[in-house]
Amino acid sequence: MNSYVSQVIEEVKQRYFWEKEFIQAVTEVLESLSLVIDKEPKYKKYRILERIVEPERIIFFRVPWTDDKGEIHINRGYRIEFNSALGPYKGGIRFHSSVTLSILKFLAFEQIFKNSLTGLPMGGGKGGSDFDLKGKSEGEVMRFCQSFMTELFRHIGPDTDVPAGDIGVGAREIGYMFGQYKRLKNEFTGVLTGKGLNWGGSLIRPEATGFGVVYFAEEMLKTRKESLEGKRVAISGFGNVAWGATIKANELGAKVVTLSGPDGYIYDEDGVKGEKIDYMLEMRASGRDCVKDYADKFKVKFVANRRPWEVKVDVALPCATQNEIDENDAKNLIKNGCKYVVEGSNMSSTPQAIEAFLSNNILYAPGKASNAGGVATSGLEMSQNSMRLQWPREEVDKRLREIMVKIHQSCVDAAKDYGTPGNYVNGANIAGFKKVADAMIDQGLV
Ligand code: NDP
Ligand code: 2IT
Repeated sequence: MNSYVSQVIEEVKQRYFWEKEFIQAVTEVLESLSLVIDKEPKYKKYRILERIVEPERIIFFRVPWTDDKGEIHINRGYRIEFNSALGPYKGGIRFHSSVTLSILKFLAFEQIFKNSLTGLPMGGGKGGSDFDLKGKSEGEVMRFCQSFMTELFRHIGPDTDVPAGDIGVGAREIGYMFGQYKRLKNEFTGVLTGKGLNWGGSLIRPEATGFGVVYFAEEMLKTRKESLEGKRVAISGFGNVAWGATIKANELGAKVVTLSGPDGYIYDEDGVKGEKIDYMLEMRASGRDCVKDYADKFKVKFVANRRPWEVKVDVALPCATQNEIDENDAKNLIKNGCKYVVEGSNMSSTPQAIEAFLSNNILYAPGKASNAGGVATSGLEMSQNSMRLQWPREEVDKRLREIMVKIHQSCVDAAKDYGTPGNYVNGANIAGFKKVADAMIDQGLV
């Protein structure tokens, strides 16, 4: 490894030793960049690595709210404004009990390179709270979202920072946050994406991340002269991304045989299709967090407390959360003949799992490339909001597909140019990095 790269990784490890997810994300990106740093001394001269691993700004605040009984609760709220070299900070908001500063820093850091890959003018950011939605009433969720925005509103804006959804934040939460922003600012602007379709949202945004994952998978399969037609696919999660990926995988002729939740996974030999896909939305909306409901309703197999990576499939699409494929899962997938792993969730695979994929000739796409369709369509929502018009479904879908094809090509080209053909980790990191780093140099020492 290049010595400048290893020095910066070491500094991050020492300075933020308790931020394990952030260290994992930084290490993965910087290791790929060794190849670039060796060739291009300007990045060391301008100390780009030391600068790119520090957020431009972190906002940390308390979020007080009252439950339906009038009891007071306090959660922690965050917004990481990581990098604005390419445009306003852009990235989702996550509400989940597991949220920490380390998790949001890793997500915001990945977002910088993902947004760069889309080719749209967006910087990188992420936010969230350790609020647990499970069992909360409508009123409690609304009061929480309003309180969260009562602090956040002063830090964001359509030309400054444009949040969107992520785990636990869908159309309902975006609606409550948008309403509060509008009330406080007295402005109706495109300050959030993922808005409702009749008040500024973009068609296809709800489906976009999952659609994009499958479009990316299709391009990867083409490089080996294969297609998704007739392929068996394992999907994890049953949320927004899993849902979109299931729809598109079906449209392209694949059979989705698993879904999963915190309670285990379902195995459906007939495939998750038709009304079963609509049922995913019901399961998510029920707030029960329980994928076993699917097995009970459609009389299929349920495997408690396990992940779906032990099933025989051709393609794996992890769509739940970070580090959901470990080395053991990776070995199981390989043993069962899986040839493609395309991440829907961010940082789905541990470093050991990635190593296993790469050394066994599995085509593996990191989330920052393959799940970029969500934020890309957020970018398209921003454009539509600026023009004050709404494109038809076909137009947005066509643009999304073109963007995914282009991202795939950028990854393939960068991997090849830097001597590691077929390595999408290096391809995505290098292609994403160079645009951001060059913009940082152009904009001076800021
Ligand atoms: P949802 O909230 O709709 O669904 C998340 C799913 O993952 C649920 O099934 C959820 O179950 C499960 N999950 C979440 N956290 C954990 C955990 N710690 N352990 C086990 N299961 C967990 O979120 P999304 O579908 O939007 O997000 C899924 C992934 O995709 C995330 O990694 C997100 O960052 C990524 N992503 C999302 C984009 C978007 O536009 N929404 C864009 C790009 C990436 P539970 O009920 O326990 O939460
Ligand atoms: O991880 C992600 O890319 C998202 N959660 C979507 C971010 C966005 O701004 O649409």
